[in-house]
Amino acid sequence: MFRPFLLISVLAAACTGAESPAPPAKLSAQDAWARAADSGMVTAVYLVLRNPEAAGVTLTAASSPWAESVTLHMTHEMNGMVHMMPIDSAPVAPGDSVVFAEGGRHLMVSGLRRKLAAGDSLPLVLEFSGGRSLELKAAVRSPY
Ligand SMILES: [Cu+2]
Repeated sequence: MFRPFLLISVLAAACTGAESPAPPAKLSAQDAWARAADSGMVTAVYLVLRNPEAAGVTLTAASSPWAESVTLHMTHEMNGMVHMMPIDSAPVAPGDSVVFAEGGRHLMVSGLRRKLAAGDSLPLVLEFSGGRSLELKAAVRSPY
């Protein structure tokens, strides 16, 4: 009766150990995903910016070789209507993280040069204050 349970516990412990090395000490973008969309269309990218560094950084711009433009946006709800507004930047305080998620901050990707299907990886470059940049790939997911 106990043996299967024990085996699973040991495996789970082993997996956890393998997946959690020391947390990254540098600025990173995690859990990035993009909504599937057709070529020529607009889509949104969501992610979490984590800044474990001692100084704050500010996301100032983004781009993708697969799209004409990528801008920073914020979704607001006003009088029951949902609006999107461009934002200039997204500061990330030292030791803090900033979430880009549905209903809030997002990267607005316009003029897709190709179709984004579930399973694709959308390449992105994030630009930060001080001339830093971060390359990443957002996993394309179908919302349905
Ligand atoms: Cu938007």
